[in-house]
Amino acid sequence: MNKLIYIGLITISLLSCSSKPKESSATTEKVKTTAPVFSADSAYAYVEKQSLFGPRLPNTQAHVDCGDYIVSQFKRFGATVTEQKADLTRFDKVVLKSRNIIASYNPDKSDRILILTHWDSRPFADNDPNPANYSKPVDGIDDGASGVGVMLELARMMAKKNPAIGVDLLCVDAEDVGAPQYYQGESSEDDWCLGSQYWAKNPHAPGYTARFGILLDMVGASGAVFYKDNVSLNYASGVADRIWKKGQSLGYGQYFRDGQGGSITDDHVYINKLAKIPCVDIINFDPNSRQGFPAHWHTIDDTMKNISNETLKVVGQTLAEIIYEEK
Ligand code: AHN
Ligand code: ZN
Repeated sequence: MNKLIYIGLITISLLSCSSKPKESSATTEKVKTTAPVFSADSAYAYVEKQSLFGPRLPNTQAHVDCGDYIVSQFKRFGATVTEQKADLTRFDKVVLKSRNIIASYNPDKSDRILILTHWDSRPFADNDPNPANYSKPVDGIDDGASGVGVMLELARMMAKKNPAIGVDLLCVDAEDVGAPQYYQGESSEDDWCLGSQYWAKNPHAPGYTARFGILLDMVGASGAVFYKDNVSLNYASGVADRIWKKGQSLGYGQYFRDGQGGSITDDHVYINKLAKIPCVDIINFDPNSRQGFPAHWHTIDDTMKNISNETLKVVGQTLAEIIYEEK
Protein backbone atom coordinates (compact mmCIF):
# COMPACT_ATOMS: atom_id res chain seq x y z
CA MET A 1 0.00 0.00 0.00
CA ASN A 2 1.18 3.52 -0.75
CA LYS A 3 2.70 4.93 2.44
CA LEU A 4 0.82 8.23 2.26
CA ILE A 5 -2.57 6.57 1.82
CA TYR A 6 -1.71 4.18 4.66
CA ILE A 7 -0.88 7.08 7.04
CA GLY A 8 -4.04 8.80 5.91
CA LEU A 9 -6.14 5.75 6.77
CA ILE A 10 -4.56 5.46 10.21
CA THR A 11 -5.27 9.13 10.85
CA ILE A 12 -8.89 8.77 9.77
CA SER A 13 -9.40 5.68 11.93
CA LEU A 14 -7.74 7.38 14.89
CA LEU A 15 -9.87 10.46 14.39
CA SER A 16 -13.06 8.48 14.14
CA CYS A 17 -12.12 6.50 17.25
CA SER A 18 -11.24 9.51 19.33
CA SER A 19 -14.27 11.46 18.14
CA LYS A 20 -16.67 8.88 19.57
CA PRO A 21 -16.22 9.52 23.28
CA LYS A 22 -16.26 13.27 22.62
CA GLU A 23 -19.60 12.94 20.88
CA SER A 24 -21.17 10.98 23.71
CA SER A 25 -19.84 13.33 26.37
CA ALA A 26 -21.22 16.22 24.33
CA THR A 27 -24.67 14.65 24.45
CA THR A 28 -24.53 14.16 28.21
CA GLU A 29 -23.18 17.60 28.96
CA LYS A 30 -25.28 19.28 26.25
CA VAL A 31 -24.49 22.96 25.81
CA LYS A 32 -22.06 24.83 28.01
CA THR A 33 -24.03 26.60 30.68
CA THR A 34 -23.29 30.22 31.31
CA ALA A 35 -25.39 30.49 34.45
CA PRO A 36 -24.59 29.23 37.94
CA VAL A 37 -25.91 25.80 38.90
CA PHE A 38 -29.57 25.88 39.98
CA SER A 39 -29.90 23.71 43.07
CA ALA A 40 -33.01 21.57 42.83
CA ASP A 41 -32.54 20.39 46.43
CA SER A 42 -32.67 23.96 47.60
CA ALA A 43 -35.77 24.73 45.52
CA TYR A 44 -37.40 21.55 46.86
CA ALA A 45 -36.73 22.69 50.43
CA TYR A 46 -38.42 26.03 49.72
CA VAL A 47 -41.46 24.20 48.35
CA GLU A 48 -41.57 21.94 51.39
CA LYS A 49 -41.28 24.89 53.75
CA GLN A 50 -44.37 26.50 52.19
CA SER A 51 -46.28 23.23 52.59
CA LEU A 52 -45.79 23.41 56.36
CA PHE A 53 -47.94 26.54 56.68
CA GLY A 54 -51.02 24.76 55.34
CA PRO A 55 -53.11 26.14 52.45
CA ARG A 56 -52.22 29.78 51.73
CA LEU A 57 -55.75 31.11 51.56
CA PRO A 58 -56.16 34.88 51.71
CA ASN A 59 -57.73 35.98 55.04
CA THR A 60 -56.04 33.18 57.00
CA GLN A 61 -53.07 33.18 59.38
CA ALA A 62 -51.26 30.59 57.21
CA HIS A 63 -51.40 33.08 54.34
CA VAL A 64 -49.99 35.90 56.50
CA ASP A 65 -47.23 33.66 57.85
CA CYS A 66 -46.23 32.22 54.49
CA GLY A 67 -46.24 35.71 52.94
CA ASP A 68 -43.92 36.86 55.74
CA TYR A 69 -41.67 33.87 55.07
CA ILE A 70 -41.43 34.67 51.34
CA VAL A 71 -40.64 38.34 52.07
CA SER A 72 -37.99 37.45 54.64
CA GLN A 73 -36.30 34.98 52.27
CA PHE A 74 -36.14 37.48 49.43
CA LYS A 75 -34.67 40.06 51.82
CA ARG A 76 -32.13 37.52 53.04
CA PHE A 77 -31.13 37.07 49.40
CA GLY A 78 -30.48 40.78 49.01
CA ALA A 79 -33.49 41.71 46.93
CA THR A 80 -35.26 45.04 47.11
CA VAL A 81 -38.68 43.87 48.25
CA THR A 82 -41.92 45.72 47.55
CA GLU A 83 -45.26 44.60 48.89
CA GLN A 84 -48.63 45.52 47.48
CA LYS A 85 -51.54 45.02 49.78
CA ALA A 86 -55.02 45.29 48.32
CA ASP A 87 -58.59 44.30 49.11
CA LEU A 88 -59.70 42.30 46.08
CA THR A 89 -63.26 41.12 45.61
CA ARG A 90 -63.92 37.49 44.78
CA PHE A 91 -66.70 36.24 42.44
CA ASP A 92 -68.97 35.71 45.48
CA LYS A 93 -68.22 39.20 46.87
CA VAL A 94 -65.90 37.91 49.58
CA VAL A 95 -63.17 40.54 50.10
CA LEU A 96 -59.70 39.03 50.03
CA LYS A 97 -56.86 40.69 51.92
CA SER A 98 -54.33 40.21 49.16
CA ARG A 99 -50.61 40.71 49.00
CA ASN A 100 -48.40 40.82 45.93
CA ILE A 101 -44.70 40.45 46.70
CA ILE A 102 -42.01 41.76 44.35
CA ALA A 103 -38.30 41.00 44.73
CA SER A 104 -36.13 43.20 42.53
CA TYR A 105 -32.51 42.79 41.50
CA ASN A 106 -30.68 45.76 40.01
CA PRO A 107 -33.72 47.92 40.80
CA ASP A 108 -32.21 50.99 39.13
CA LYS A 109 -31.70 49.40 35.73
CA SER A 110 -34.32 50.26 33.16
CA ASP A 111 -33.72 47.08 31.11
CA ARG A 112 -35.60 44.39 32.99
CA ILE A 113 -37.19 40.98 32.82
CA LEU A 114 -40.17 39.84 34.84
CA ILE A 115 -40.67 36.37 36.29
CA LEU A 116 -43.95 35.67 38.06
CA THR A 117 -45.95 32.99 39.75
CA HIS A 118 -48.96 32.86 42.04
CA TRP A 119 -48.39 32.01 45.69
CA ASP A 120 -51.95 31.47 46.96
CA SER A 121 -53.71 28.11 47.29
CA ARG A 122 -57.10 27.36 45.76
CA PRO A 123 -59.91 27.43 48.36
CA PHE A 124 -61.93 24.72 46.60
CA ALA A 125 -60.80 21.26 45.52
CA ASP A 126 -63.53 21.40 42.89
CA ASN A 127 -61.81 18.93 40.58
CA ASP A 128 -61.41 16.26 43.24
CA PRO A 129 -62.76 12.80 42.30
CA ASN A 130 -64.70 12.84 45.57
CA PRO A 131 -67.43 15.53 45.65
CA ALA A 132 -67.20 15.55 49.46
CA ASN A 133 -63.87 17.35 48.97
CA TYR A 134 -65.13 20.05 46.62
CA SER A 135 -65.38 22.69 49.30
CA LYS A 136 -62.08 21.83 50.98
CA PRO A 137 -59.00 23.90 50.13
CA VAL A 138 -56.15 22.41 48.11
CA ASP A 139 -52.66 22.38 49.58
CA GLY A 140 -51.46 23.95 46.33
CA ILE A 141 -47.99 22.50 46.36
CA ASP A 142 -47.52 22.07 42.63
CA ASP A 143 -50.22 24.68 41.98
CA GLY A 144 -48.65 27.59 43.83
CA ALA A 145 -45.69 26.57 45.97
CA SER A 146 -43.58 25.08 43.14
CA GLY A 147 -43.25 28.36 41.26
CA VAL A 148 -42.32 30.21 44.45
CA GLY A 149 -39.75 27.52 45.26
CA VAL A 150 -38.08 28.03 41.88
CA MET A 151 -38.13 31.81 42.30
CA LEU A 152 -36.61 31.66 45.81
CA GLU A 153 -33.75 29.54 44.46
CA LEU A 154 -33.24 32.02 41.61
CA ALA A 155 -33.11 34.75 44.25
CA ARG A 156 -30.46 32.84 46.20
CA MET A 157 -28.52 32.51 42.95
CA MET A 158 -28.75 36.21 42.14
CA ALA A 159 -27.55 37.10 45.64
CA LYS A 160 -24.32 35.28 44.77
CA LYS A 161 -23.98 36.39 41.16
CA ASN A 162 -25.61 39.61 40.13
CA PRO A 163 -27.18 39.41 36.66
CA ALA A 164 -26.36 42.02 34.02
CA ILE A 165 -30.00 42.97 33.67
CA GLY A 166 -32.71 44.05 36.10
CA VAL A 167 -34.84 41.12 37.28
CA ASP A 168 -38.18 41.26 39.10
CA LEU A 169 -39.59 38.18 40.78
CA LEU A 170 -43.30 38.81 41.24
CA CYS A 171 -45.40 36.59 43.49
CA VAL A 172 -49.02 37.35 42.74
CA ASP A 173 -51.80 36.61 45.15
CA ALA A 174 -55.44 35.58 44.65
CA GLU A 175 -54.91 33.77 41.35
CA ASP A 176 -56.75 30.59 42.17
CA VAL A 177 -59.97 32.18 43.40
CA GLY A 178 -62.21 31.68 40.36
CA ALA A 179 -65.72 30.27 40.78
CA PRO A 180 -65.72 26.52 41.40
CA GLN A 181 -67.00 24.20 38.67
CA TYR A 182 -70.12 23.47 40.72
CA TYR A 183 -71.01 27.18 41.13
CA GLN A 184 -74.42 27.95 39.66
CA GLY A 185 -74.21 31.75 39.59
CA GLU A 186 -72.62 33.95 36.97
CA SER A 187 -68.86 33.72 36.57
CA SER A 188 -66.21 35.08 34.29
CA GLU A 189 -62.61 34.50 33.29
CA ASP A 190 -61.75 37.71 35.16
CA ASP A 191 -62.76 36.05 38.45
CA TRP A 192 -59.30 34.44 38.33
CA CYS A 193 -55.90 36.08 38.61
CA LEU A 194 -57.03 38.98 40.82
CA GLY A 195 -53.52 39.74 42.07
CA SER A 196 -51.98 39.93 38.60
CA GLN A 197 -54.88 42.06 37.35
CA TYR A 198 -54.27 44.42 40.25
CA TRP A 199 -50.51 44.53 39.59
CA ALA A 200 -50.98 45.10 35.86
CA LYS A 201 -53.24 48.08 36.60
CA ASN A 202 -51.07 49.31 39.50
CA PRO A 203 -47.46 48.31 38.81
CA HIS A 204 -45.18 48.50 41.86
CA ALA A 205 -42.94 51.01 40.07
CA PRO A 206 -44.53 53.85 38.08
CA GLY A 207 -44.37 53.26 34.32
CA TYR A 208 -42.93 49.81 34.88
CA THR A 209 -42.11 47.74 31.85
CA ALA A 210 -39.93 44.75 31.02
CA ARG A 211 -38.46 43.20 27.88
CA PHE A 212 -40.56 40.12 28.51
CA GLY A 213 -42.25 38.12 31.23
CA ILE A 214 -42.21 34.43 32.15
CA LEU A 215 -45.04 32.95 34.21
CA LEU A 216 -44.41 29.75 36.18
CA ASP A 217 -47.48 27.66 36.98
CA MET A 218 -47.36 24.07 38.20
CA VAL A 219 -43.67 23.59 37.53
CA GLY A 220 -42.88 20.98 40.18
CA ALA A 221 -44.60 17.68 39.43
CA SER A 222 -42.83 14.58 38.20
CA GLY A 223 -43.56 13.93 34.54
CA ALA A 224 -44.58 17.52 33.84
CA VAL A 225 -44.87 18.58 30.21
CA PHE A 226 -44.79 22.13 28.92
CA TYR A 227 -46.31 23.09 25.60
CA LYS A 228 -46.61 26.61 24.25
CA ASP A 229 -50.14 27.73 25.01
CA ASN A 230 -52.13 29.89 22.64
CA VAL A 231 -51.85 33.11 24.63
CA SER A 232 -48.06 32.79 24.80
CA LEU A 233 -47.98 32.13 21.04
CA ASN A 234 -50.26 35.07 20.25
CA TYR A 235 -48.43 37.64 22.34
CA ALA A 236 -44.90 36.37 22.84
CA SER A 237 -44.05 33.65 20.35
CA GLY A 238 -40.43 34.80 19.97
CA VAL A 239 -39.87 34.61 23.71
CA ALA A 240 -41.57 31.21 23.87
CA ASP A 241 -39.40 29.86 21.05
CA ARG A 242 -36.29 31.07 22.82
CA ILE A 243 -37.20 29.47 26.17
CA TRP A 244 -38.24 26.16 24.61
CA LYS A 245 -35.08 26.01 22.46
CA LYS A 246 -32.97 26.77 25.51
CA GLY A 247 -34.65 24.05 27.55
CA GLN A 248 -34.26 21.54 24.73
CA SER A 249 -30.60 22.44 24.22
CA LEU A 250 -29.99 21.71 27.91
CA GLY A 251 -31.35 18.21 27.33
CA TYR A 252 -34.82 18.85 28.73
CA GLY A 253 -36.79 18.00 25.59
CA GLN A 254 -38.99 15.53 27.48
CA TYR A 255 -40.31 18.52 29.41
CA PHE A 256 -40.24 21.35 26.86
CA ARG A 257 -42.38 19.85 24.11
CA ASP A 258 -42.97 21.10 20.61
CA GLY A 259 -46.53 21.62 19.55
CA GLN A 260 -49.37 23.78 20.66
CA GLY A 261 -50.90 23.65 24.13
CA GLY A 262 -54.40 24.75 25.05
CA SER A 263 -55.96 28.16 25.51
CA ILE A 264 -55.19 28.83 29.13
CA THR A 265 -56.59 31.57 31.31
CA ASP A 266 -53.75 32.45 33.58
CA ASP A 267 -51.84 35.41 34.97
CA HIS A 268 -49.95 35.90 31.70
CA VAL A 269 -53.21 37.00 30.01
CA TYR A 270 -53.23 40.19 32.10
CA ILE A 271 -49.49 40.78 31.87
CA ASN A 272 -49.90 40.69 28.09
CA LYS A 273 -53.19 42.54 27.74
CA LEU A 274 -53.04 45.10 30.55
CA ALA A 275 -49.36 45.59 31.29
CA LYS A 276 -48.47 45.09 27.61
CA ILE A 277 -45.41 43.02 28.48
CA PRO A 278 -44.98 40.00 26.17
CA CYS A 279 -45.36 37.14 28.60
CA VAL A 280 -45.08 33.36 28.24
CA ASP A 281 -46.64 30.72 30.51
CA ILE A 282 -44.61 27.67 31.51
CA ILE A 283 -47.47 25.47 32.71
CA ASN A 284 -47.91 21.73 33.10
CA PHE A 285 -50.68 21.11 30.60
CA ASP A 286 -50.76 18.21 28.18
CA PRO A 287 -53.06 18.86 25.21
CA ASN A 288 -53.01 15.11 24.46
CA SER A 289 -54.42 14.10 27.83
CA ARG A 290 -58.11 13.96 28.71
CA GLN A 291 -58.01 16.70 31.32
CA GLY A 292 -54.97 18.65 30.14
CA PHE A 293 -53.89 19.63 33.64
CA PRO A 294 -52.21 16.96 35.78
CA ALA A 295 -54.37 14.55 37.80
CA HIS A 296 -53.70 16.32 41.11
CA TRP A 297 -54.84 19.69 39.76
CA HIS A 298 -57.45 21.28 42.05
CA THR A 299 -57.72 18.16 44.17
CA ILE A 300 -56.75 17.47 47.77
CA ASP A 301 -53.95 15.39 46.26
CA ASP A 302 -51.85 18.41 45.24
CA THR A 303 -49.27 17.62 47.90
CA MET A 304 -45.50 17.19 48.31
CA LYS A 305 -45.61 13.64 47.03
CA ASN A 306 -45.96 14.83 43.43
CA ILE A 307 -42.96 17.13 43.62
CA SER A 308 -39.86 16.12 41.69
CA ASN A 309 -36.39 17.56 42.05
CA GLU A 310 -35.81 16.92 38.36
CA THR A 311 -38.75 19.02 37.23
CA LEU A 312 -37.70 21.90 39.50
CA LYS A 313 -34.19 21.64 38.05
CA VAL A 314 -35.40 21.64 34.45
CA VAL A 315 -37.40 24.81 34.92
CA GLY A 316 -34.95 26.54 37.24
CA GLN A 317 -31.82 25.89 35.16
CA THR A 318 -33.56 26.96 31.96
CA LEU A 319 -34.63 30.22 33.60
CA ALA A 320 -31.16 30.76 35.02
CA GLU A 321 -29.67 30.46 31.52
CA ILE A 322 -32.16 32.99 30.17
CA ILE A 323 -31.47 35.43 33.02
CA TYR A 324 -27.69 35.34 32.67
CA GLU A 325 -27.56 35.53 28.90
CA GLU A 326 -29.68 38.69 28.88
CA LYS A 327 -27.38 41.73 28.55
C1 AHN B 1 -58.02 27.70 35.12
O1 AHN B 1 -57.93 26.91 36.00
C2 AHN B 1 -59.34 28.21 34.65
N1 AHN B 1 -56.99 28.18 34.44
C3 AHN B 1 -55.64 27.80 34.72
C4 AHN B 1 -55.06 28.77 35.63
C5 AHN B 1 -54.65 28.08 36.83
C6 AHN B 1 -55.41 27.75 37.91
N2 AHN B 1 -53.45 27.67 37.05
C7 AHN B 1 -53.43 27.09 38.20
N3 AHN B 1 -54.60 27.12 38.74
ZN1 ZN C 1 -55.07 26.32 40.34
